[in-house]
Amino acid sequence: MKIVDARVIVCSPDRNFVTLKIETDEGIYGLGDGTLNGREMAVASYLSEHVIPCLIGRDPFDIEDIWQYLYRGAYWRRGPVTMSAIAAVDVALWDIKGKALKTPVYNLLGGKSRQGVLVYTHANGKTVDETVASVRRYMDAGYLAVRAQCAVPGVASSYGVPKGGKPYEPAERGLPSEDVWSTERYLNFVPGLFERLRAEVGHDVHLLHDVHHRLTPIEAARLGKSLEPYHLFWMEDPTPAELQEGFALIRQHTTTPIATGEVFNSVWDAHDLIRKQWIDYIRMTIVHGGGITHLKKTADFAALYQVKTGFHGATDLSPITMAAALHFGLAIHNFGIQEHMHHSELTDRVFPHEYSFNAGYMYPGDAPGLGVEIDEALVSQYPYQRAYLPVARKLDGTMTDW
Ligand code: EZ4
Ligand code: CO
Repeated sequence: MKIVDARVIVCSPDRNFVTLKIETDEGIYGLGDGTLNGREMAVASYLSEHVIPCLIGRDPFDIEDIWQYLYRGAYWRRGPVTMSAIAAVDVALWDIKGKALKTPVYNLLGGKSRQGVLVYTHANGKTVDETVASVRRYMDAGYLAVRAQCAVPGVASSYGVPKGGKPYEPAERGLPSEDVWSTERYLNFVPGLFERLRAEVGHDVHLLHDVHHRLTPIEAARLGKSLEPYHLFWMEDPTPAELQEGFALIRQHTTTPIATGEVFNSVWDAHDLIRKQWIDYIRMTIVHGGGITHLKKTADFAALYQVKTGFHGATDLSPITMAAALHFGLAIHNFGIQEHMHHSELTDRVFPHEYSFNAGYMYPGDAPGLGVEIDEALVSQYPYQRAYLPVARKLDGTMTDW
């Protein structure tokens, strides 16, 4: 089999997605996601200008060799743009191989290790009451694990809370909006939120919380310690992870489990975090971490240190990445949990898919390959629109981490 054509499709069915379609001389094609929220066109042009010309004529079954060619062959290594572009190619090739061998991708990764993939979703509210009600709604819908975020009193727009009653979507058309941040108000507020949640919803449901890189290590240590009575499934991104040894300080003070890595793009970003057992869950995801090929190696490395996966799965990751993550999560042994934020009805129509949710678990389906399509006629009605993530400033105007 030979690759005869490849094309980048950038579309915006409620939000932007970068999709790579690779076609072969046998009529089989594969789909890969290269979406990098707020920097979509950088990946699109990296693919069309620099990657696609090198793919034509290659055997799509040579996934490892093509991965190494794109990674080592570029000379310039790593980075979110490069690794998302490599991921788009890699995932499309796994899709092609599954279709050619007439088997779902999870069978190419070792077969089923479990019956379903445990997922968590996002609850939020402008008040504690609203957040409790939101967690209950998702429990009633069958979720066994729920992430809870709440507006912090005195902090105008808090992370993870929707504006104007719309579902929370981490991207906005137009230039970046500016959020406000106060570490003091946040740290004083969050333990009370989880005290109330445990009192209201009991101890069976898994509760998670995303700090979104906003604390210093010692502040994160204080938060983790104060949340111990409410036994969170995890505290996510407690501090920016460029400084990996910052997590050692958090670990000295708290037993609250830690997840990090949604902005990582290579195993090297997590090398010390994993081998020193400073984290419990690795969140680097298939689209931003070089695809299934590189995540499989990362997960196997993490398994040696009893670190599990907890991949990023917000709506800026397309249904193609969601499907890939579900095949991956069904197959590997050290799977922990998968994030699942619902795509809009329009996004789901543009990317018809086989995966489904039932009683707290998701299932990739048994279609050959990944089981995701793209409706190209529909796509043409929703062209790319420039959009950005918000930025954040402290109360005195200093730029801080969003
Ligand atoms: O801010 O996906 O855990 N989920 C998250 C997301 C991220 C967005 C960034 O594009 O932190 O909401
Ligand atoms: Co997060």
